[in-house]
Amino acid sequence: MAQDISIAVLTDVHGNAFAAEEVIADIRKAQPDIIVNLGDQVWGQANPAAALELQLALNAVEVRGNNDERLILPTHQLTPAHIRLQAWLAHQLPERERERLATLPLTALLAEESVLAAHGTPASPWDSLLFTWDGQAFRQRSDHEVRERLDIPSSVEVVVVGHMHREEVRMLDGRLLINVGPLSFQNDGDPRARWALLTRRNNAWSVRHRRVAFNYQACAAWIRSAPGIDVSELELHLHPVTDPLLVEEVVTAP
Ligand SMILES: [Mn+2]
Repeated sequence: MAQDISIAVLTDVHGNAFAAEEVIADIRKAQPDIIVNLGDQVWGQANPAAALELQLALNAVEVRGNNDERLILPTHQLTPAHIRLQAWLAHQLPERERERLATLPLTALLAEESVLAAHGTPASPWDSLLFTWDGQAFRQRSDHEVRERLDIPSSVEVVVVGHMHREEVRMLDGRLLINVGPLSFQNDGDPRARWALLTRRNNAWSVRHRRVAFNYQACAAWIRSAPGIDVSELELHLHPVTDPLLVEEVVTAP
């Protein structure tokens, strides 16, 4: 019998210190055995230096996000808006930390290699496992598309990913596949920050998706007061778009 274990998973903090503070307090209360950070730690504007400090203090197992790579990508691979954010972040964060984040490992194996953590897919933080975005809406990937992306050790019972900014759970070929919701930039109309608690009890895995409110006013005030910021990010924090695919899941009775 494998030992009971609890693993807190956070992802896509995107530099939001205000969400990180509340999520980390909630994680601490759960007293997990391990904390895993699935990446995109600082690519955002709600006090990324403080968000980085909070994440460093977690001593989490870390994997690399696509937006961690963006911190040091050559500008010819970036859009004009990304070039501006990259330059702004270079003023906010030490170079060695930006280099470290951009070169983190792509995957981590935990709990006797029964849990695999990655940002997008095990092979790439830019790809996605359970959903894809077709330019207009999210679409669930077919089982075939998911299997193509899971060239992983047979010991793995659970795969946790982030990147798509939405919560999802799928069982496939006896494996539990989990998309953990982000701390920042929700797309179901609910601005609360997300994380997940993964637990193995009596050899059975389960997951709880958590949603945590944070100080939206303080977050907005910080973004408005910092020089050189693209304030359009404010809207993403406070008024997240509603993804049509998710509407039926958030509809409530009149
Ligand atoms: Mn990402």
